[in-house]
Amino acid sequence: MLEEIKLPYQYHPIDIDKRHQHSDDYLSINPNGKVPAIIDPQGPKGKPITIFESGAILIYLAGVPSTPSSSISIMRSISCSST
Ligand SMILES: N[C@@H](CCC(=O)N[C@@H](CS)C(=O)NCC(=O)O)C(=O)O
Repeated sequence: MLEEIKLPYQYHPIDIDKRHQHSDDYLSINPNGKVPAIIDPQGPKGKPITIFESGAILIYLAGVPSTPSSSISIMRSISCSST
């Protein structure tokens, strides 16, 4: 989705076969120990925010000010992921 809406991002691979999703570092990002998760360093009021759960990530991305024209694409993905 980040590619589709052309938001720049840095990818941090999590090897679930090696259980990296249960490392202390990753659990501090997503306490559920699941991927995906994102950190927006420029979140609300310019402060970093961490978001996990695919649907929550998509809803958050739909509200990012620089991507209003892509909101319908994001909403389509949310709808698709919830069926
Ligand atoms: N409800 C979560 C599910 C995420 C999920 O199940 N991710 C899998 C990979 S597709 C995972 O992290 N599995 C590793 C584990 O359960 O330890 C979401 O929508 O983000």
